[in-house]
Amino acid sequence: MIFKFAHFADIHLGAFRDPILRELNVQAFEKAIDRCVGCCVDFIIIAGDLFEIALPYMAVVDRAVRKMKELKDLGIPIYVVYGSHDYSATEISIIDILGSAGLLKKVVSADVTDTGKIRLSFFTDKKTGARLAGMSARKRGVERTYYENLDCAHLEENENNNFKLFLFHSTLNEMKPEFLSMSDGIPLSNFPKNFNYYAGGHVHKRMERDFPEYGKFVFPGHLFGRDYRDLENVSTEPGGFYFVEVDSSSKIGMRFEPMDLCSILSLHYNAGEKTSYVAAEELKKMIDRMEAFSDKKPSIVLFKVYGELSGGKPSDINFGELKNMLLKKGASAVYFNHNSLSSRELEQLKIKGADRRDIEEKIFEESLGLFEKKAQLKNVALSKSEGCALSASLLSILKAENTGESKSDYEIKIKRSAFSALVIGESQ
Ligand SMILES: [Mn+2]
Repeated sequence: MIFKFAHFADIHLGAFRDPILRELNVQAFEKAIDRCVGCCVDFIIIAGDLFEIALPYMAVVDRAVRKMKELKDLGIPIYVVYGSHDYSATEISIIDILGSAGLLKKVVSADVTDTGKIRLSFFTDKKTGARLAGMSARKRGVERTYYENLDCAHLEENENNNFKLFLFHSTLNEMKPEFLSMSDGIPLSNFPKNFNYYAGGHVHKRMERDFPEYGKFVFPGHLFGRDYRDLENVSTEPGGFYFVEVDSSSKIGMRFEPMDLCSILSLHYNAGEKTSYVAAEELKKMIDRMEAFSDKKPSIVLFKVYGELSGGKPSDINFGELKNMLLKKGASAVYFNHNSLSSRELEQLKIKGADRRDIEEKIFEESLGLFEKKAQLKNVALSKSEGCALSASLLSILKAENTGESKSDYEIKIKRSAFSALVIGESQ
């Protein structure tokens, strides 16, 4: 072996509303970096989506920065490209700030040639002589046009026979998993040939494949996961990253390093053709019968409740209570998914009014009656007119259209405005 590197992608620091899941995600990153240090890697590649959003929670950034500083002090560089999540068209991304601070190096440097082609430059890793070039992602695969106009000839030459790495964050059409079959990726023919290693990201599934004339394409998948679907996959196939060893003839040896920080239990319950009362009782019994969780590793419970209730509404089922029952049994985090739980009963408020505002006000007045009891319990004194005014201002905030921001940044902006209208702090 002449050198060794680690290949990460799709870490999504800051993902998850649940504080325990968010913490586990950050811990996965910290522990993975510790393992890289323990294995004496020469450099680390992060092929996009290091962060969940372009401007993540500062507490999460702080943790990541501390870890990256350790690497910097040890002289282990991190090379990155933007992912679809940590890129922002309107704001400076945290990746740019960390780049300015010298904690990581973005290996994308593009010029436009006289003929309108995109010419990428190589970066050379000082210690190993490995040459790196990369292409960042944009939202919704907009980078496709960049690939179509890529000056490949310039990237394909390799006079000095150095080890060459291409970093990218896109779906490769030739390696598209089933769950992405509807989305457009980049065809192999748009990639430059003659690289030793194509370090991919974006696809949250571990895959590796050799292509003649090109080289080895590798997607490590997500490290810990960023949502329910990822965690559900982790229950059968753990997330992680790759250690890659390169010998003097540029031959590659690879080892996948799984991150087994927690155990994941995936449960399903079909509430179809049952009343909400029966479903709630059966769910309670189901949880009652379960054995307590061991405290060796954090246990995450993923609970999918689905089907069409024959009577009652999904909101009749007290998921908060069910979650508490599981937490009492020692579960560390509980994630209920009831997106596909529906009810045959439809509740409608019948309102007639002169115009939109009139109708809105009447709906608010009527709906406020439903919340009065809750408001009394929580000691919130709000008169009917105050309640209507607050509802109207919330509605106007929630109606604000996205003016070109990313979905996540837009959500944050809306949430902040909504919380300030409600005069409460954001809890997570
Ligand atoms: Mn991702």
